[in-house]
Amino acid sequence: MAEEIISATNLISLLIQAQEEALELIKSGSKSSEELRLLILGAKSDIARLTKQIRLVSKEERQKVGPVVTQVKRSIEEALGQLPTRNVSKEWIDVTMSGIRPPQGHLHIVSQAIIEITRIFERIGFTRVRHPEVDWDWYAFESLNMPANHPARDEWETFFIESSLSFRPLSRNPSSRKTRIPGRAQDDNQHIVLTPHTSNGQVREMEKKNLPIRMINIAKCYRRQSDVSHVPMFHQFEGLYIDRSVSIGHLKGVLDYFVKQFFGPQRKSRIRPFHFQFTEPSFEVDITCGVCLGKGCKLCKSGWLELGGAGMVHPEVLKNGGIDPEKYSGFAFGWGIERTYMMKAGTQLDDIRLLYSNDIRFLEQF
Ligand code: FA5
Repeated sequence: MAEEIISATNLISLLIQAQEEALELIKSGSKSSEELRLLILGAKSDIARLTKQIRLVSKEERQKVGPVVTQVKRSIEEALGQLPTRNVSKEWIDVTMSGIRPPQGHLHIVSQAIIEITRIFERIGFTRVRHPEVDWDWYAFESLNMPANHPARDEWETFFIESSLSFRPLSRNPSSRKTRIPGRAQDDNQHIVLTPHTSNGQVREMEKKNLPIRMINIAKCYRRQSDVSHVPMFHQFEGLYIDRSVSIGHLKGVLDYFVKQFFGPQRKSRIRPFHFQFTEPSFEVDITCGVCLGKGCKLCKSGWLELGGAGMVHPEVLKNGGIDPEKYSGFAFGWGIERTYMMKAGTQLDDIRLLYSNDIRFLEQF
């Protein structure tokens, strides 16, 4: 809508009127000079509003208004300058009065969950480690029994990055990498991915040659997915335990321990046969539903909710990490932090994307 043109005479008389009211207010001595300056000349004052209206006066008349604005502001400044300055030495301050608490933020729920999960595993001797979140295809796939073109890779809906860096892993198995990804650069050296899971840390940890291994690798993961239960960037925590004579019994013991610590003593876990290329046997881990505690309800249907994957580390993966599978064995598990957090009783999160919507009204509840 076009703005109405106003006359210079009208605007000048409004400015003079505002000036008179301001001088009256200054004279009344009811406020400090800082408060008066803000009230009379601040961005929301009448004078500021009227000054902005100069653009509504026709070009020919505009030059009449400018000097009036300058004069009005100068007279107000002078009046303010004549006010007595505060004598702080005579003011009485109660130093025992409680102050005004500034608004305080807190860690994001995911960061809180990362800290809690780290502490739980530290108590049974696991160490939090970090491995790259942008990594060679070798660590994310090939060393985990998923050579290029292997159909199992599809499940990881991966982001690839082109690079001209040269690939030199410590423990590369020379017999691997016989196949190529069609349509992509034919040079293996260029295959770098945004890690779709924290399992890339398995062979990297083995390469440290520091046995036994008790790692908990927590990192960001990336997949081309977005819906109520998927986000393109999420976090996983990956446990890896390698020692002599590690068995499924140890794995189940650690899972039960974690479930009771994180979700509470009433929750139980179970393992179900599954398939991953890098563990044999492989399992999916379920926990009893936090709403019905295993009886079966609208949310879980069967009484169980799926938590993530686990299994005994595949001998080929141990070999790729330079570990002799005849002497050592181990288990690994990898779960999403966001989904694990959503399974806590009382969280009542029905859309994972809410966690990353940056809505302060949602975040301050946790
Ligand atoms: C894996 O990523 C395996 N690396 C897990 C594993 C590790 C198995 C070690 C065996 C041994 P999966 O694709 O199922 O598995 O992902 C594991 C968990 O990550 C899922 O259960 C879910 O909690 C979480 N997750 C996966 N994709 C997403 C996503 N897009 N958004 C949020 N969470 C996700």
